[in-house]
Amino acid sequence: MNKLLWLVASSLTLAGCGGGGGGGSSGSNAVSESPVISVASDFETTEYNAQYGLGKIKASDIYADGYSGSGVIVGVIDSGVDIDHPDLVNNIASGGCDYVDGSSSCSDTDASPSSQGTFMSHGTHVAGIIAGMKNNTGMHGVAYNAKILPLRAGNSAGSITYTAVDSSIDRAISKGAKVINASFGGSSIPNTTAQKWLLAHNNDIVTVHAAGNNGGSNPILGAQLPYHNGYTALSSTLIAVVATNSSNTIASYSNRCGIAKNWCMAAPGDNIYSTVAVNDSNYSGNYGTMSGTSMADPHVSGAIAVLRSKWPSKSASQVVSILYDTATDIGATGIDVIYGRGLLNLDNALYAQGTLSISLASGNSYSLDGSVLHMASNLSGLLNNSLSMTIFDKYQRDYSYDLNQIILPQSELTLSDELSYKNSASTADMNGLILEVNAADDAFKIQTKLNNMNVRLGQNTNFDQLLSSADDNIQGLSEQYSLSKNEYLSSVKFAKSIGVSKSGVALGVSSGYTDRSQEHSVKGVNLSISPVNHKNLSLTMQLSHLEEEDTFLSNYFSGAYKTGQAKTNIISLVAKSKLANKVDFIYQHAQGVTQVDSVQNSVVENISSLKSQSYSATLVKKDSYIKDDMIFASIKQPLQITQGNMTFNMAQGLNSDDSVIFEDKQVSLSSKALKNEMTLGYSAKYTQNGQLVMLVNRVNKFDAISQSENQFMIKINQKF
Ligand SMILES: [Ca+2]
Ligand SMILES: [Ca+2]
Ligand SMILES: [Ca+2]
Repeated sequence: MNKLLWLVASSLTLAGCGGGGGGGSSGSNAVSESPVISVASDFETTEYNAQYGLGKIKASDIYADGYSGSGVIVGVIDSGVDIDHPDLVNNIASGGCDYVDGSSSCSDTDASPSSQGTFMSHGTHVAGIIAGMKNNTGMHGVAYNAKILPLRAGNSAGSITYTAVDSSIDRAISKGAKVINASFGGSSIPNTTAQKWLLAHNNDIVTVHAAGNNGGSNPILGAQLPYHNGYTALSSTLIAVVATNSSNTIASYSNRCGIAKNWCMAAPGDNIYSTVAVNDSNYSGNYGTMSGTSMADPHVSGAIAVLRSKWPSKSASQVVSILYDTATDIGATGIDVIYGRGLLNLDNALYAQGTLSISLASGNSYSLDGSVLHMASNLSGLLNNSLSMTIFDKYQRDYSYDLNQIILPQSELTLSDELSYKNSASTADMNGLILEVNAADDAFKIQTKLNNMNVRLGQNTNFDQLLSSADDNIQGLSEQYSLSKNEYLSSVKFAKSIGVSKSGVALGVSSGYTDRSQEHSVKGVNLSISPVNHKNLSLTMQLSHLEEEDTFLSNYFSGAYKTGQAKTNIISLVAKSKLANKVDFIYQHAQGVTQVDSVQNSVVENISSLKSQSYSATLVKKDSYIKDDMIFASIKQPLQITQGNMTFNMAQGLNSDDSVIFEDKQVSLSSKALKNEMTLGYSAKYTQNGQLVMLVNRVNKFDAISQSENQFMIKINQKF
């Protein structure tokens, strides 16, 4: 028989040692758990606050998430547990055993402490810290819905028998315990017992060992076992626990983590209030206060029970890693020889750790960070869908994520952006060769006549601008004020283009990019025919074809959402009619059909044929006050997808065997009439080189949040 002390501090010592403090919770990713019905403060009851350790390890958050150890059995190898204690009675598992009063084959199944002694209540106190009932009485345990398997291996005088410990470990394995609490130890361990701890490890059990109360720089042997040859495997499932006080500082009597720092952590152990044996004459009432690493240890055991109830498919070593990863770093920065991994933090353990990933049915995965829906304004219909998917952290724990969180609206050119661009260009006419240069953007346009055919070349221009002619009022308005431009063609930006026109027929080809950073290429071809070109009515029809490399209608989906080539056929009509002297009405309508290829290894399984359109109506009055001035009013519907949907094949939770559930989810991309824009303006050339522009612009949005934006602008352009 080995004579060992239970690891309860003999006297209450308020730690006076310095250091500690600092730290703060580690920067976990801000992905929250699935929506919770209750909030943490609901669980911070009088009963919760009666045991200050619960607050120190931030237990209330995981309770609010719905987990408190249900279904998990915790083996408590100790001096017995008062199994009839009113605050424990409902949380005692069947199958406990008394190896002190009974035989190794468990002839005595009542593991209650049988006689008075200094350590009569030790095991009952430990059991209360783990799984004291939540019943508005006294206090409650960290895992108040877990079950205690009481395994009595020591007596009330403080003697423990290692053969009883061995039988207890065997029994904990056979009864399905997921964690074993070992608030005992000494300077030697029989080889048979050390082998039993390995057996527990091989049976996917977390074993939690008190560091000891010698105030030393290393834990006692049981807690430092992984340090020794033949037992290194234990470092992934064996946790050594040092005791902190109510100031989160190491208790003076607590051994430090020392050589065990990599599998060691801190938990409150000083002055802990918990259940005591009802018949223990050392205490009046059913509760009492004890200090020691024996009391710190069950905080960690309870925490393991809660995590294993939340993620039952995770292995012992995974759950231990989660606790290590999410502990609050106290003391010296990082893993240190006093606090090891840091202070137990159950709240933090809830949060996703490491790189978050999106799983694909193909088995591939992408990082969440690299997977974004860069959305052009024409896709605003996507915002009307609410869709959540399951993403995974480094432990393959599942978290719910809303699709709207990965939609990133692309920055759009504002009206004032466009005006400032247009107005910084300078034009020169050299014997019929017209050169327009915008030095700021390294852009130029050349226009000339060859054999009665207009020829235009452009670099870094928008396709629609190349196709326009300077003497055309319609296109002039388009260029100057974006009022009736073809929005499909203007998506070809920073383009190299060539266009020829003769007798009302124009043909242009262009190669450019859909984005400002010139990463996503697009090619376009356009045929314009003007069958009617009278003084009072002109009609122009355009047939265009666009091919985008990895975007569709300028929408770029990256990473897990990537899409393939998109081909769009567009038909547009521009009608200009003279309503009265110097008053013109211009109507523009463009309609497109887009086919988007899907690619392998993408969450986007399919995109249906997409219909889109834009239109505008503009009224222009010229020469109202001075020659060549213009008053204009316009209403337009910017390019919008009006019909179509997208099918995502996305993760929707886990099966009980940890395999990912995939489901097809279809979302509508239609955003018909979600936005319109009204513009009222006046422009006048007050000198040959000077121009005044006044604009009032109003954008109405009718999506999830109805809102309007107003813009008022006065601009004076003076060329020298
Ligand atoms: Ca008994
Ligand atoms: Ca209680
Ligand atoms: Ca530290």
